[in-house]
Amino acid sequence: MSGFNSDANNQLILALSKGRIFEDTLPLLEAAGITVTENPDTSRKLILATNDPNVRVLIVRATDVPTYVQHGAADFGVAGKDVLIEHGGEGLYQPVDLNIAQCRMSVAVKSGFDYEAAVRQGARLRVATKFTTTAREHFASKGVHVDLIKLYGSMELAPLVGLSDAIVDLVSTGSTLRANNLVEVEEIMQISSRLVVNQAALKLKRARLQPIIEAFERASKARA
Ligand code: PRT
Ligand code: MG
Repeated sequence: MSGFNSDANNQLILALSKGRIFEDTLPLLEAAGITVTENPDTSRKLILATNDPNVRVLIVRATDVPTYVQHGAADFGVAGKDVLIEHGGEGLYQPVDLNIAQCRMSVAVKSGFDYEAAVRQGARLRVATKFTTTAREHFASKGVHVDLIKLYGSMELAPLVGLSDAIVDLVSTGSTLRANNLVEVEEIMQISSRLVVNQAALKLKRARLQPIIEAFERASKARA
């Protein structure tokens, strides 16, 4: 499949989400000689220009980045490991861990809930999360039975109103958990964002993509 206007193999389309991933990717793009010349926070445009007329940036939801790249609507993109696990990674080549947008995936409960005791006693736990694949694998590997409740946001609310016993969510500073009287009881994994490349584009556009992949690799190693 090919992206819009991608008949010329020197056209490149990059998918990014607004916010931390966009901001942390800008210096990596600069290292590859690419400057984004429009600001997604002040512009309503979803397709941004760069200093290179052959490179454009699509602004999509963080969870949609792998989908655009998988189907070739974008040649490459940047997505969190959390998002890539839930997507499954089909059709994606993941050459570089960029060490950006770092956080951890953790289990949290309402302060006062004895998670260790519940696990020891083999209780069936109700777990609310946006990350059902990660949560299912984590609890299966511990031999803990769970009822997963899929949410799309504000997971922190679920234990407070009795929707669940625990949540699986991303934690960075921990201040969101603290503000909601929740405690982190288990770290599942460290999370960072990866460069993802459409597998067909990598073959057809290797001459354009390879130098960018290498520049991203050098710049992210320098950061790590
Ligand atoms: O926000 P939106 O619903 O549009 O989508 P999104 O949350 O998927 O996107 P975005 O841009 O917020 O996150 C993009 C990626 O950044 C995620 O996929 C992660 O890989 C990464 N990342 C790094 C984070 C965080 N740190 C993070 N702290 N993503 C989310 N958070 C949230 C977390 O879910 C919780 O609500 O921030 C809150 C916790 O932060 P602390 O600092 O209070 O602990
Ligand atoms: Mg968010």
